[in-house]
Order: sequence, then structure tokens, then C-alpha cells
Amino acid sequence: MHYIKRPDWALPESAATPEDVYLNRRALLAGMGLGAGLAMMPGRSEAAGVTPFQPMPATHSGYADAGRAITPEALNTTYNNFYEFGSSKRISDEAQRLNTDGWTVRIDGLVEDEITISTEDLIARMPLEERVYRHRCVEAWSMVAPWVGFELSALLDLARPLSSARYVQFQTFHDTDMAPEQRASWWPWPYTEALSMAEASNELSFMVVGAYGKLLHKPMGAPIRLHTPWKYGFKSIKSIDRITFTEERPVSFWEELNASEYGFWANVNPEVAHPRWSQADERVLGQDGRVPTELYNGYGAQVAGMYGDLPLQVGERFWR
Ligand SMILES: Nc1nc2c(c(=O)[nH]1)N[C@H]1C(S)=C(S)[C@@H](COP(=O)(O)O)O[C@H]1N2
Ligand SMILES: [Mo]
Repeated sequence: MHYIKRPDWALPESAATPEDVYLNRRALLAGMGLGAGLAMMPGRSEAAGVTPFQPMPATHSGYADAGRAITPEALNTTYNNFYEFGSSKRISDEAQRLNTDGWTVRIDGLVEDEITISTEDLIARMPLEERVYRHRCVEAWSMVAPWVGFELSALLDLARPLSSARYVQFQTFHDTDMAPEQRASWWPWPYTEALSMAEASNELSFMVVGAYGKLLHKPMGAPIRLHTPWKYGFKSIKSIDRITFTEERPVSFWEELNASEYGFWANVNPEVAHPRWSQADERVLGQDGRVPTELYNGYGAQVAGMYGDLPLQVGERFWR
């Protein structure tokens, strides 16, 4: 059963100014979108361990402010990397071809039971929160997005990976009618990315289903994407339709193209230059000048403990 195509919190652009949405977002999430969705899905909410009108957990209040201004919505939805729709930053028109109706995510590989779940079900079942995260592209530009989504760890609980699973791989759709760019044979389509299980379980790893108080915009990776804000942006894969648990470390899209420039770990580190440019500073979208880049993009408190002696370089050739 589908509860509604468009949650109540997914206001159309015309219904509210960004400021209105921003100020009311928490109320919308707690009181309308989440509550309405669950109310129409009796049983499932209990199974998922969430109750209607559950407030945002207090432990997540630390992500309300990214320490920088939120990037204007109009800019964030028109300056994107989404190679399925072209290799320039101006793919927002092409990305309107993305058809998210009836979108499902297949969860397979080393799991108790393989499942296929719709994004609507995920939105209804998962504990939604808003998180304002910084995002640092390996190309040395950055933005700040007010995401709506849920911790990847909540999805791990649903997926029930086997103890033999050491990595989780994410895959983007592969549909040459929707994304004609995927006919280009020099790219290793579909786009894939992967995390270690420790990284996937980290509280920062976030599955994004909305932004700016609305369902996720197509150029930003609708209807569901990953965001790992301490890693270079290419790890944050868009428009996911499959999640696979593996024992072997998967080789991702960019790693397959050029492992010395886009390695598996890809943790933000201003000390280690990309082979072709510095990573010491970044251009913040919508602002003049450049600002220093921080180790782990400023999220070291949450993630540094996972890595120990592991070097932070981009390219795999530096890794032990
Ligand atoms: N499927 C897919 N996911 C992707 C990409 C892509 O080309 N295809 N680009 C990545 C890169 S390089 C970046 S910087 C971010 C950009 O996210 P944004 O357009 O929302 O800023 O998406 C990442 N996820
Ligand atoms: Mo990127």
C-alpha cells in the first residue's frame, strides 16, 4: 500500500519561502510528514520501532548548524555533479528526466533476507531528521545542504547484514532512456560507491531523501542518496536503487576510472594534494574567495577514531 506520493512536509516551491520552510521544518517533520505517513500504515510503524509524532532524538541536535551559511537552494539545485546527465555542472534541466515514480531499493548480498523496498516505505518507516551538513567535492568546491533523511545505521538494522559482511556497496540506476549519457561506453556504468561496515555504521553516514524541507530535488540525486560529509563528495552516491553487502572491498566508479586520483577511503585532508591540484582550501558555492579546508572536512570528532594509522590520502597508491 502506498501511503501518499508526496509527504505533507514536501511543500511545493510556491507554498512557502525557503525561510518559512526552514523555520517550520522541524514542526513539519515531527507533526505532519512523519505522523501522517505512519498513521496510514498501521503495523509497519511498530515493526520499525518508531511511533507517530516521535520528536527528533536529542543526540542529533548537533547537526542543526554546519558552522557556515546554508547554500541557497536555487544554487544547490543548479550546480551539480551528476555524470549520468552530463559532465558539466549545469545538468539540472537534463536531470528532470529522472523518473522517481515507484522507485525501489534492492538490498542483497550478504544479508539475512534479500528485500526490495520502496522509497515511500523507507520515508514512512525510518526515523527522519534534518541535518545541515558541509559537503566538500574533490574538485575543491564546497556547499552546505539542509538534508532530510535518516542514519544509514537505521537502514542497516532493517537490512540485517550477515557477520561476514565487511563492506556495503551502493549502486545508482542504469537506464539509458532516462539518462542517455549512460550510453557513453567509456564510463563504467552504473555509478557505484562503497563504505566499510564501520563507516556505514558511523552516526554521520546519512541517507538523504529530502532537502530544504522538501522531497529531494532531481539534480541532487532523487529520490534517495548517501551523504558522508567527512569524505570527498564523489563518495556521496545519488539516486540509489541497490545496496549490496560484500566480503571483498568493491571497486567504485571513480576508482575504476583512476585509482590514483579517486581512492576508496577519500577522506578530506588539506595536507594531501590531489595529483593535479591542491586540497588546502576550497571555494564555497555562493561566496567570493576561498576558505581553508579542514581535516575530515571538520568532522574529525565523529570519525577520526575509525581510521587509526590509516593514511588519509585520496589515491590508493599511498595506502598500506
Ligand atoms: N550517481 C552519481 N552520484 C554522484 C555523482 C555522480 O556523477 N553520479 N557525483 C558525485 C560528486 S563528484 C559530488 S561532488 C556530489 C555532488 O552532489 P550535489 O550535486 O548534490 O552537490 O555527488 C556525488 N554523487
Ligand atoms: Mo565531487
